Amino acid sequence: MKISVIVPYEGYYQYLKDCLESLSEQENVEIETLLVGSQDDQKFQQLVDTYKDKISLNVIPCSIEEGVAKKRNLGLENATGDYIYFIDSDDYIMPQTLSCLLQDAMQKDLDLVVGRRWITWFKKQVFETMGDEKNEELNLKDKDDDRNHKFLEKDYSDIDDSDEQRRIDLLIRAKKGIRNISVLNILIKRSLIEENHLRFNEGFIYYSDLPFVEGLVMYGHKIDFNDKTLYAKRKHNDPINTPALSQIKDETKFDEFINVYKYAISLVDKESRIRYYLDSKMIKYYSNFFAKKIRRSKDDFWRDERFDQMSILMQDVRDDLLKNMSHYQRKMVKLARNHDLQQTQKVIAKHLAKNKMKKILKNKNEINKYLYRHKYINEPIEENWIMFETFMGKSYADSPKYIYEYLAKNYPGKYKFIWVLNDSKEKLPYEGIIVKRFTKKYAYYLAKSKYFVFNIRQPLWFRKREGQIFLETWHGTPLKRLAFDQEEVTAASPTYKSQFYRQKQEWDYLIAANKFSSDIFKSCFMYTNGTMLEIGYPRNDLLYAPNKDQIALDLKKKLHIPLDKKTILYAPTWRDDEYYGKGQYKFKLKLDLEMMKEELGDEYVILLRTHHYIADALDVTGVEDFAYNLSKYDDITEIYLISDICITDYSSVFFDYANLKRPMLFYTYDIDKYRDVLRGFYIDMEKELPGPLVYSTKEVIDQIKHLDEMNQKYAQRYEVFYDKFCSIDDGNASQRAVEAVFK
Ligand code: C2G
Repeated sequence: MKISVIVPYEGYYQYLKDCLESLSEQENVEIETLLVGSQDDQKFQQLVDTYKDKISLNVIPCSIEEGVAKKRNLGLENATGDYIYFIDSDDYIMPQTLSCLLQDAMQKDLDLVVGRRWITWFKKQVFETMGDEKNEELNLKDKDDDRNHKFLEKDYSDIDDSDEQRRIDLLIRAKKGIRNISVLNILIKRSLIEENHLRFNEGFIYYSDLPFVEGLVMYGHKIDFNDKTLYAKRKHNDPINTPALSQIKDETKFDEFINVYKYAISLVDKESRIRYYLDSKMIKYYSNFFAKKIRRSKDDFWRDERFDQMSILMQDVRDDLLKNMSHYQRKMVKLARNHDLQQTQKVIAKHLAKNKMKKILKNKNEINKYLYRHKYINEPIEENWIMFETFMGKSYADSPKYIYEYLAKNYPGKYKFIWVLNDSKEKLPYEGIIVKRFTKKYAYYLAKSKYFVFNIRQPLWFRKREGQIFLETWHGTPLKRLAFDQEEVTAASPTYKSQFYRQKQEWDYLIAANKFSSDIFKSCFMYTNGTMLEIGYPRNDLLYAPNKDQIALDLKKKLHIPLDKKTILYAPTWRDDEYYGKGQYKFKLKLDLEMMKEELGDEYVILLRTHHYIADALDVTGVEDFAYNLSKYDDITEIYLISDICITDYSSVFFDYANLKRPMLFYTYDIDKYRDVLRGFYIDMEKELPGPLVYSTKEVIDQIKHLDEMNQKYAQRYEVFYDKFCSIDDGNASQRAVEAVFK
């Protein structure tokens, strides 16, 4: 038995590679692949050559600009298999997907087998290399499925015809909303399609799946599901430059959707269950989505003409399903039927206000946001207020700390300082107000301060007022690719890039520690709107302090670190694919502390320092007299001062530490994955770093035991590195920042 896999190609080469690779990994099935659409370039040709034999790939000529309906139809015309399977060229499937579907289809002689889809923005390689997180990623989607089933029970509780039920289930399972019904991850007997002359309607661009799937449901009687078969529906994570069809914002989408719906209901009786289902989904669409549009829109076309169309559609929805709808939905249908726009708008406004109120009452932060938007933002800006935030209020550190201290020392009484600190263990060294992030006070100061000095991005709901000045210090010279330079952003949703784009527009100033950074920031943040301050890092001023030895000694005493031992700092970064949840990352220590203590303990102690994203606490049981966990200590710059050697990995830590010209090692046990799968780098670590890359505890120990040799070997590279990344730093960067911004 052969499966014809139809792949319409829309021109995003990097996604296609994952897709074809996943087809080549299908186990125990015979397939032919019909790739519809081609590109006239070398990369595309290379890809075709690579997979030609592996997946018996045929390219069917068709302009890339043609719609997906036409491409799929061309695929159908050329298919010779016993079964048809559609996959989009930007998606991928798991290795057992096709064999499981086929096995079911053959064993039970089914017309259709429906697999499971989940929406993800992870590229294939990332997903595959994940550990337990893989299940979390999939489990999240399970919840959606549950909700769909509940909805199904509610709407169809009186139906016991299981065959009919299953077919409708197929449509529902296809996805939550009516607009997302899809033909993906369904194995279809080709004879079902051919005998019933099923084709995609080429007049539709966005929603041609709906009537096609409807045809499958009407004619395909033997249907089953297989939950083990996974299909990754990939969101594109740069919706600004390379949107997927579902991410395109096009006003005409709505009109097409209405036409598709009309076409779909014209294919079935009004009494049929399919019609019942389509209508109920349409009412939900009308009351939950469309309603918002007509309320907010100042555009007459949305408000009047499209309301007219909806009004006509609502006349015709089945009356018997209204009893299953909510009070609000029933009311909306009634008003639409009466063509009462004014009253409809009132009802929507009330409904939305009620929902908003519920949200506000449930979550304190929402109240604060509300106050920010509706109250505080109307009050005058205070000319001498400056707000500081580092790492989401987790620490008093980084460049904002040094800029604050410079201002407080040199301009006493001139400014009022507001620090965002969630856990204010100690008092600020100079006068200042401490507020917790996202509290009422936070919202208040966010609206009224004149200046902001932040080292990460501002909250999404912040709207810079005219007259406010935002200084973004950022938090490191970039090694890892950032934002728009990342082809795929593993650790953030597809909205990340569009949000970033909006946020960076509000940055009046951006600090770059060196020319290398300022060049990169221009591209990775698309930062061309504000002023780049290429002035060195204020946070590194301390590394040039004349009394830095005394500061180091005092700190060692304060932290109870033995004064007679030398210190090794281990400060690794976080991994995009190892997480518990948003901003909560895992970290497993890969250094054998016992071995290190054994080998180096007479001369050294080790200071451990995890990134602020890391939620796991390090365990130093048994080596307490050798390993000191400083992960909670606010300012890593102070820690640099007390460290004789630094071990790090892909963290920007090394760019700063190099200011001290002390020895560095790079413990890069997972470099291939980090560089090639997760992030990509801006520099060649092997060639440019001022110290060796090591891959095991043994190698770490060995290098430290032969420190002089290591220093000698890397001396020249260190100089070049220092010149490139540290030469602006001289202890006066805070002053330069202050003079540029606080004129
Ligand atoms: N940091 C720290 N402890 C660590 C790692 C990092 O205190 N174990 C601090 C350092 O000041 C470092 C900063 O957090 O410079 C940023 O950390 P990175 O590891 O570089 O990672 P990330 O937060 O992803 O920022 O342009 C820089 C990039 O944005 C990287």
